[in-house]
Amino acid sequence: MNHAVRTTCPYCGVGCGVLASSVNDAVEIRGDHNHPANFGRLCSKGAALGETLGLSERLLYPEIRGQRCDWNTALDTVAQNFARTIREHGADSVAFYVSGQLTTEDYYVANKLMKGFLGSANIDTNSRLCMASSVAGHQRAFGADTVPGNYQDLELASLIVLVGSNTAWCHPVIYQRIQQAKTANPDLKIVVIDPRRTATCEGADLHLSLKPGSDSLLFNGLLVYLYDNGDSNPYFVNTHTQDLEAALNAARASAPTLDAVANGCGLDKKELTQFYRWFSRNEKTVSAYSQGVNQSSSGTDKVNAIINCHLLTGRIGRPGMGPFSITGQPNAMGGREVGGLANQLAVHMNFDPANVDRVQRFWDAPNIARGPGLKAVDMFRAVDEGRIKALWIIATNPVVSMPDADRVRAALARCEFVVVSDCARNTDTMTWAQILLPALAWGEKNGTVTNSERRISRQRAFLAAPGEAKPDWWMLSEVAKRLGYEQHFNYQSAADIFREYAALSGFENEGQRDFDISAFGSLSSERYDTFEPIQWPVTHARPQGTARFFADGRFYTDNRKARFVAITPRAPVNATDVEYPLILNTGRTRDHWHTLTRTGLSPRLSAHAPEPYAEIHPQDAAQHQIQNGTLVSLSTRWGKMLARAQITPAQQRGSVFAPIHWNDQFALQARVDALANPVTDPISGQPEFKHTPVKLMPYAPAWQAFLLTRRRLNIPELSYCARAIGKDYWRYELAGDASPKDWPSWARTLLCTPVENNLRAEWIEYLDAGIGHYRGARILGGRLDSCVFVAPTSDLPARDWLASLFARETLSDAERTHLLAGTLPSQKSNADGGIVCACFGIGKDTILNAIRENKLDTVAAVGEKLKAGTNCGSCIPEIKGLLNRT
Ligand SMILES: Nc1nc2c(c(=O)[nH]1)N[C@H]1C(S)=C(S)[C@@H](COP(=O)(O)OP(=O)(O)OC[C@H]3O[C@@H](n4cnc5c(=O)[nH]c(N)nc54)[C@H](O)[C@@H]3O)O[C@H]1N2
Ligand SMILES: Nc1nc2c(c(=O)[nH]1)N[C@H]1C(S)=C(S)[C@@H](COP(=O)(O)OP(=O)(O)OC[C@H]3O[C@@H](n4cnc5c(=O)[nH]c(N)nc54)[C@H](O)[C@@H]3O)O[C@H]1N2
Ligand code: SF4
Ligand SMILES: [Mo]
Repeated sequence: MNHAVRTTCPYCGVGCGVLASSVNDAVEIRGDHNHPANFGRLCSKGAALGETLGLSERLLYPEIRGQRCDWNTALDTVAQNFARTIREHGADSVAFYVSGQLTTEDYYVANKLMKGFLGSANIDTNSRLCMASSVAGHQRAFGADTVPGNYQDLELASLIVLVGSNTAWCHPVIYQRIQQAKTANPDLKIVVIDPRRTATCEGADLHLSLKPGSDSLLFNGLLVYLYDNGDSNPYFVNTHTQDLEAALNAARASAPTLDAVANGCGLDKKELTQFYRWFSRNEKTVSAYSQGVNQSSSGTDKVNAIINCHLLTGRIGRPGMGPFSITGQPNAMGGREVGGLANQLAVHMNFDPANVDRVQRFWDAPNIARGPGLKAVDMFRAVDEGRIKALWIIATNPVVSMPDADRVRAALARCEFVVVSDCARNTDTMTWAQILLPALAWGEKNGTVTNSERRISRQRAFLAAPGEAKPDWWMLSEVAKRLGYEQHFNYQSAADIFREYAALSGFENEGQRDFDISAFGSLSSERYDTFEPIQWPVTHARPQGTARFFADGRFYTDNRKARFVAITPRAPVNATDVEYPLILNTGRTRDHWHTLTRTGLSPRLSAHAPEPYAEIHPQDAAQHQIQNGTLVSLSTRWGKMLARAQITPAQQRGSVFAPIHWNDQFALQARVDALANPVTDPISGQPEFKHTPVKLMPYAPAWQAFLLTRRRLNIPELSYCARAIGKDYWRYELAGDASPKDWPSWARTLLCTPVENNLRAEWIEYLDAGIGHYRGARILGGRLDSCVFVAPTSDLPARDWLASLFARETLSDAERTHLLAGTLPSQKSNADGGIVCACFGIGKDTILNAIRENKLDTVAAVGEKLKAGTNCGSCIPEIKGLLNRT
């Protein structure tokens, strides 16, 4: 075994330290006990990283219009097309759309090239969809995009308020730290504010299922309550803040009484008061928030409504308290630091003339941008309207993840010149690119990333570069050199870039700007290699980094005082729509990451949610005649999709929740963002992903089927199809509007290649054409090769037992006999109700049965009996939920 390489998880913004070592051909992944973000823990996604490193789905060579080419040709073509477009149409006719999944070094080079040398600020990032409202809220309140606190504050707090955050699934290691703190301190109270009852609620003391979009009202009400209750901190307010009166007046106008708030938020007054009382009594309060706050047409206001309450009580900058924006992507923070948002210039500097002058001198930039560029939604609109003619998309998949995604697709189809750099060979976005550039992936590249608590950590390579894949910073620099900027982009390594970036952060800074890592301005390459995780700012005066901001009450506004912001709550845009009477809420599922390019490769991770689904409240389902497990169609003014109905009281009545992950590579008609309203917050430009009016309809195809096979098939042209990888098999869920004439030959066409047809495959089949039932299994050399089950409705056998047969080298007689029944007669049911514990592959029904039969009453007891929940712990909230239910 090689010695382990210390690196950082490429998924969420918790930024867990990972130890990766190669053992023979496999990679072993463990949590890094010395990393201060996770102290050795990893969630299900981190723990399964080893399953996502294969090369079969990778882009390994540059391509021009589908033809492999050499790097020189590809880079020349990119440079020539960008230069020509700028020459003919001006600098603002080109754009970069980048990502919080780049390293800081990649990001820095992209930003420098666009804003300093191409002469436009048209570089924006998927962080616009993610963190822009938090950034804008911080800037309004603090005068800079500063995250005041850190993870330890969550452990020191006596009240944690989780607003619009499904922490248990999206930031599982933070959640585990919170739960551990609660075990150590049973007085710690946890409040979850989310219209849905999520897994996060299983470990909470109070869940406020507020009306979607009503957060500003809730926090305005809290501000009034705290003020009237005498909870203000007059010294802090007077010395370190401004504009309280206006904020208080606005709050009072919208939230004159508790009844008004309870009504407006759709909450029970007793619960509301409970929350307010806890907030009032607990000085050590952390309010952590995520996309339920940011992804809203009033996201920036929501952020400031929360921060207002912390300013009033002076609960900021000290241990165990503060507003805390949890970041989404592994380097969402790094991108903000670099200045990768179109409305920032660089390194926490905006477009003030003094900043433009400073950055221009530092970069020796010939074409510095002097004002903001287009934000993501506007950028793609400009592409659609032909104003942007050359676009380079790096490490993001906008045809899947942007709102009104069909329009984004149409825009790319129309665009004269699209370049995509990615690690994956096939994405919905790449279909529309003229040039594909193969990027090094996690495990192959070097650089730094910053997590939610401002901690900069190294990503380190532990795998060789495959094919001709290159780091993103290298591609960008090579294009810059071809445009004539050899000296400005002559980087030999990520360390070179990091040093320059660190130096810029300290350039003419003198404490005026929060972001300062000038201590690293002359870091040696050896020290870059051994870089230890550290929280910025890191200066010569503070070489150990900085745990918290604002302990001294000095902010980054002109007069150094924090600002209260007067908030007048607004309903979501298109809050109601008679034709589309329900609300579409979107977000994440536990074991999948975004557009599935990585987690979709892992059998373990694909088991938890193998298909696109929609969560529907039982009464809404009844009203629409929708049964659990059937297919439903969701449509909005922007687009439509199909998904499997999951009927659950966890969903608020009137709302439907659908995860964001599925796309044309994994399913048909399942891109949720085709449905999403592209309206944005007027300040931050962040889209309102959590609120689109939607219409629900049962979808009754002529037939439905599932198919398990050892070989990956091309997704057939059908009404519905979703694929997921399993251990030794692929699973396909299918539906069609017209039945084939002959099911057995349909099955053969689908399941065998022409060559295989001649092999001596054995078929076991059952057909009742009259009622539209067909079941077939193909056996090769005694081993189950594939099976397919067709019925007129979704009433088909569960997949679990059949799937387990793919692990067998030969089928037993009993297994053969009962194959087409889909289960053994000795088994009560072959269904396991869906995987709960991904690490050990344990399903819901197994856990429920064990709880009932053995009278288990704790998570630990379940773990002892079944092992479920004893590895990464990501499923513990779900196990708690099952315990609560029995
Ligand atoms: N498993 C997994 N983890 C991830 C990711 C992933 O793809 N998969 N992605 C990462 C990224 S980039 C991000 S940005 C984060 C996102 O992390 P989160 O923000 O925690 O996740 P979401 O599921 O997008 O949304 C959070 C919650 O907001 C709620 N919500 C909707 N409307 C409202 C509202 O009006 N008010 C309030 N208070 N809540 C509302 C939703 O019901 C949802 O439960 O996750 C990161 N972690
Ligand atoms: N409806 C709805 N839509 C949403 C959201 C929502 O909550 N609801 N959330 C939004 C949010 S918060 C986010 S962050 C976005 C995420 O949306 P995307 O950014 O579109 O999703 P990813 O699948 O992470 O795309 C990353 C791509 O980069 C590639 N990649 C990975 N590493 C590298 C690398 O080092 N270099 C290069 N060149 N490529 C790389 C991957 O293969 C993948 O194709 O989705 C947004 N869209
Ligand atoms: S919580 Fe999970 S996904 Fe997030 S950084 Fe840690 S291991 Fe990775
Ligand atoms: Mo995100």
